Amino acid sequence: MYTLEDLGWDAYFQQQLTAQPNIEGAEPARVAEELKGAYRIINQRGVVSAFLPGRFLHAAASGGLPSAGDWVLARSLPGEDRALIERLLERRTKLSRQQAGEKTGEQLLAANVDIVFVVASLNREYNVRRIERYLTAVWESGARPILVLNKADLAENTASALAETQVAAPGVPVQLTSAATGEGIEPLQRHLNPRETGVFVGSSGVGKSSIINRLAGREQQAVHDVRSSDDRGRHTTTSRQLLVLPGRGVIIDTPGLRELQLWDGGGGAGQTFAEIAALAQRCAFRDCTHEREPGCAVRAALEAEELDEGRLRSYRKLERERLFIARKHDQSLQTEEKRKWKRIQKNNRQRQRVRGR
Ligand SMILES: Nc1nc2c(ncn2[C@@H]2O[C@H](COP(=O)(O)OP(=O)(O)OP(=O)(O)O)[C@@H](O)[C@H]2O)c(=O)[nH]1
Ligand SMILES: [Zn+2]
Repeated sequence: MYTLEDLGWDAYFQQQLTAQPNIEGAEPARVAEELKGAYRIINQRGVVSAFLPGRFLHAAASGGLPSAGDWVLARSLPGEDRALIERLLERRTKLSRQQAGEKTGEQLLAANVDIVFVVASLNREYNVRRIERYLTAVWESGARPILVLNKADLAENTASALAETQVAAPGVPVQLTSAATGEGIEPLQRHLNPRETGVFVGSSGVGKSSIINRLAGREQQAVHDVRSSDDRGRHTTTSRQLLVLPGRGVIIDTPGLRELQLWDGGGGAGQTFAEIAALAQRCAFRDCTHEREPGCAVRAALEAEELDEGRLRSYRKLERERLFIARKHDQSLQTEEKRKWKRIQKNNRQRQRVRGR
């Protein structure tokens, strides 16, 4: 049916097996879906229903419950159609619904995700700030992002959108696609390596399902038909929420992941802060943070009640996230730079050695 590698298994998980004593009869499986404590897991034979023994429940508070994308060790029960989940393997990455820096109220959306496809659509005004918020979540998770600008067939000027995006997200790969014509789908697939797991996030209607359907080589209509006649009890070999593309990676597509877009709701994201930006130009310091610098026009407006405090708070929050992203980028740029110089020095040494012979 599948190999463990098809499901995303690699040395990181294998090494956890060898590090711990064997559990009689327990085999690796990947969690596809969780619904109110009932699990569907995928092993080499296909999809199996599974459940947790009670001893897992005390782990609930610490986020220690398996969720989509997790690797577990599970044991088939004799004479039963279900498996018992015995152990949760350590996660490589965690994609959570959580704001940068906050540690409370973390909600795990998917585990062991390697790459997050952040999808925006080119047929309408797309919001660079929103893309930045997605990127914050991706950097936090340990996965790497790629920006997907979909509906290229409807765009009039793809070049300017591409340029704008590259400025907003330096160093992040950008791929133009059209799920309608198939343009850019092949190159997109190449970003997902075999054994890797990808997820798609982005606002409703940007074309996430359509792109996934293209990658899976299935027709849009067929998928909708499957959806309406879905039957959880039926025996299946595939899961819609954890899509195995043998030899080409895994795609996790849960409703919860799509709700990442709820971030846009609170906190004023997606709004523009034109009036604050205009005020900030009159601050005495060009890099004013509007916290306690003298001659701050933003705080003056606040005191004069010409500016809403809530607006300023949202603005600051976004600014902090922006800084956070920038710092992360700086770090990866710095390590890249260091690596480059190490390579150059090594080459030089080798060349000198060759000459010295
Ligand atoms: N012209 C054009 N239409 C597209 C493209 N991709 C998707 N669409 C259409 O856009 C609409 C929304 O696409 P979906 O794939 O359902 O979008 P989604 O992001 O999965 O939306 P949610 O399920 O709500 O999160 C559908 O009518 C698609 O046919 C594209 O590249 N070009
Ligand atoms: Zn100021």
